[in-house]
Amino acid sequence: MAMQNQKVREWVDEMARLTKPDRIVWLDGSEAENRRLLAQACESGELIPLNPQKHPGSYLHRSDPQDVARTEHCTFICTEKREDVGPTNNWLPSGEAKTLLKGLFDGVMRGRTLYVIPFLLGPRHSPFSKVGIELTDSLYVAVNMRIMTRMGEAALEELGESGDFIKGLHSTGNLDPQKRYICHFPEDKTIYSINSGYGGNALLSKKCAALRIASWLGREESWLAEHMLIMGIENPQGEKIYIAAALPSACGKTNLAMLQPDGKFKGYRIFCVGDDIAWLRPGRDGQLYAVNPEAGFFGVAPGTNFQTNPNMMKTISRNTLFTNVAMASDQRVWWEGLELPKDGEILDWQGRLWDPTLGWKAAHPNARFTAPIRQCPIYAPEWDRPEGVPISAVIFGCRRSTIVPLICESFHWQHGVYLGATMSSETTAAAAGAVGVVRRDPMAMLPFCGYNMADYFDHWLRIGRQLKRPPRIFRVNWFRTDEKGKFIWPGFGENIRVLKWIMDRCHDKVDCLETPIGRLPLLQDLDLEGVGVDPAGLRQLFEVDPEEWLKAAEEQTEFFSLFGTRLPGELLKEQEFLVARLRSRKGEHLPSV
Ligand code: OXD
Ligand code: MN
Repeated sequence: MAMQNQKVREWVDEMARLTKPDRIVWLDGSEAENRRLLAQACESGELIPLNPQKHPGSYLHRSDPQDVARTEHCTFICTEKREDVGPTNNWLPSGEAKTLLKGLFDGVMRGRTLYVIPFLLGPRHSPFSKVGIELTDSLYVAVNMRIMTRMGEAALEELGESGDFIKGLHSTGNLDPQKRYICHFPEDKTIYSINSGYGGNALLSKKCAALRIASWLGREESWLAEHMLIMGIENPQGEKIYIAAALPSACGKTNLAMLQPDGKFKGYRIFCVGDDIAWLRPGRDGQLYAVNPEAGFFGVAPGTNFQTNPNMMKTISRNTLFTNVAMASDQRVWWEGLELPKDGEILDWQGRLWDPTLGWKAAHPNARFTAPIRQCPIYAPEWDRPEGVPISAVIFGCRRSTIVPLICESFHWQHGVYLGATMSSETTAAAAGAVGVVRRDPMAMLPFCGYNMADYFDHWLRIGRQLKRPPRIFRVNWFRTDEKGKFIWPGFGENIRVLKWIMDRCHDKVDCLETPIGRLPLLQDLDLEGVGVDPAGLRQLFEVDPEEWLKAAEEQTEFFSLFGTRLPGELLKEQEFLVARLRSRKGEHLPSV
């Protein structure tokens, strides 16, 4: 590939002097090159070819067993001043971090190939878009990046002669978990990642560039980088709106983004623009516009099947890279949630012979697939629109077994920002550590915001002031459980009922019930016929217990106090209003259905 850009050349040379690879290969993203890289990865054992009839163009990768999820404790934001990253991020002073990383990267690519991967985040010729270059010694990363981004020539053409690009240096090193570092230098738009090959740690375009570095750039340039899906929804009357929804990792963003309405909701159509990351900016007309910076899905495999997500099953039917799933003896992939093959053997995610009596899962709970968005049967061509799509509703979703009702609408933008900022959710297998622990996860961005979250809340408020027609903001919780620990709401395709209400609210077609925590649906407006939730379940799904919420408000105060005086006063005001509204309704159980 002809590499004209002097700035890129100089940086690649500098990083090569540091890492000392045997070879440097510039990737152009072409089909022929991809075939070559895949063949090489099969030869080296990094990829295992799957059954060409069942999974054309698809491969399995088994990672190191110690390297299976994002490692938040090894993830750092490195700046001059600690207060710029705030109390929720790990911080290293940039000078110290650079010295440490130079030592770790010195000679790390000896005997290896350094791949130069130019990538474009966002559509071509779009004011939203950013160019990045990732340097990596991992073939697995290279072939994943081609799916996840607009990679190669397109990125370099967009860059032209400019030196304005996000720089990412990655090496799998020796995978030593004690020396694993994922370091971000937002002041230099640079990322260094070493000793992990896992998606979120190693595909630097994703969490590192499109969220942590981008969120910092967004604050400087007046836009938002969010952990959000983007979807279109069209009702049987042909009216269409776009929704952006934030949910923590492994809480169903991918399933929601390509929901398949069934039965009486067949007349509704969903269009998938993105499943994980949204970049949002105010348009000249005062509406909020969104693009998906990515070009593929890096989704959680276990639990994905034709009932939970038929569109994803079709998306991953070809040209897909699977990581840490199990494999049947006919080279077919398998994971928990799919039907067990009737005969033959199963190898678990580490390649060990497995059967269901062994007491462990065959696929790793955070096993993934990487597949191109264009293969999604309900892919929205608007994905490539330079101006993005106008957003009518923003959803903040959490995973809470108690207290948070199925759906609630904020009173206004400021209250919506408060709802997002006070989100808490139970942890999942997407990050290393305990699963099921409730933690604060504002806007589902706790692991991904590249700067002080107090400033981030303030930035959300500022963006709201720029909008003449701000989206409505909602909070959802699909995960409330009954006394036996069973999910009350069936979720998946049935979530269309909640989306319909959101859409009706956006079109001012239905009223609502004002409660101290926000606006709840009037039950007659929420089409619940045939949903299979009994009256007791419904009561729980929409219950607002002022006592419980007063306790929750106290915990929120504790969280807010972490930020000291940097926290925007508007959020403290919202907190005071909430407490006052709750006190006035103490002793009542709201609403009664
Ligand atoms: C992801 C995550 O991979 O959120 O999208 O962990
Ligand atoms: Mn994610």
